[in-house]
Amino acid sequence: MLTYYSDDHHLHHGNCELIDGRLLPCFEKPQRADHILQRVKDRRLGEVRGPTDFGRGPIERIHSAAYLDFFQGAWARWQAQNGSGDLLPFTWPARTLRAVIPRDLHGQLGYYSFDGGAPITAGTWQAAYSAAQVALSAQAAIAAGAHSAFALCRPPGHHAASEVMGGYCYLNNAAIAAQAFLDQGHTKVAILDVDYHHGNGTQDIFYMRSDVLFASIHGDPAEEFPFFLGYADECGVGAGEGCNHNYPLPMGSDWAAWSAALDDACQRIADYGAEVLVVSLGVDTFKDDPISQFKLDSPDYLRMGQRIAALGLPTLFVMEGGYAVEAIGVNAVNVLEGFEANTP
Ligand code: SP5
Ligand code: ZN
Repeated sequence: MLTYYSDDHHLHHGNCELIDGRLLPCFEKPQRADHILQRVKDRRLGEVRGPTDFGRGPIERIHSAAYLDFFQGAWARWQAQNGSGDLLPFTWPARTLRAVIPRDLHGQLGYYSFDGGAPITAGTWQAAYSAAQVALSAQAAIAAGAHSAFALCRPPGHHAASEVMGGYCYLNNAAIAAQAFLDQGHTKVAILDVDYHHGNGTQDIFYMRSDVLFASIHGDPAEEFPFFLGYADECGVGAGEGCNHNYPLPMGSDWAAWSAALDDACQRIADYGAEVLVVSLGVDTFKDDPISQFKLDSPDYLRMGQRIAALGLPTLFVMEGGYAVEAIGVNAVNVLEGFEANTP
């Protein structure tokens, strides 16, 4: 399997995040992608290629120009104010407030975010931009005939909506790639989100549309981040009704419970008649993940890849979460190796 990767992810290294009342070093850190790349090489998964630059055009198919302009220019504005430290939001237009766009940098940052988990640093725009190009490059490889490809994206993307960053995410790499398939002539794309957290950004982007089926298996938002989306009764609206499937699972879920949800999600994807599959590949479902509560073990990721391969679809894997850094390479690449083992 081809892997696409850019060193630019190193340009994004947030300082800290608020967890359980403490400011802790960011869990979403550069060593994550470094470990995955090392495992790709150790296992000789296949060639590793740098991205092609497709420009801002395909990103603007998902994110508004206003949001991208804000994100691209935010760090320079912060520097012009002599800001020190990461740029972090602290006020959001929650219920009772108005969703106006203030003039102030932090006011705008609150408008364009939903939590304090997406710090903007000097290199965040470039890292996120390159991650989107990595996803687009892997998408292009599949469009050119490859059966599968791995986009080793960092920072991740599935919590980012059209005009909202959060949950370590800025640009929705999986959504950008899915839209590229549609823009190149496909009519039905499925996105399977196996990250431990609900892919609220991806769901929101495609919620009213029938050309993308979204299925997500995740910690029950009644008790887990992102809390405010990802419930089982969210099925899509309008043309998108029936094209959104959430599988919220209780804390402590193991492979038996998780794989039952995967079987159902795969059946939905087959019934939908998807022509191509995008997998939002988070491995924070791992038993030793420091911020998550599922119980998958490393061999389970081989099974996950095998089950996904049984769909027989051209498949683009887009890296999302996973914070047990020592195991992240084994777990992520196990999915890819399981997929290849079950591909004729
Ligand atoms: C891409 C991705 O996986 N983003 C995840 C963002 C999660 N941010 C909130 C983390 C809250 C962790 N709470 C852990 C409690 C441990 N005692
Ligand atoms: Zn996650």
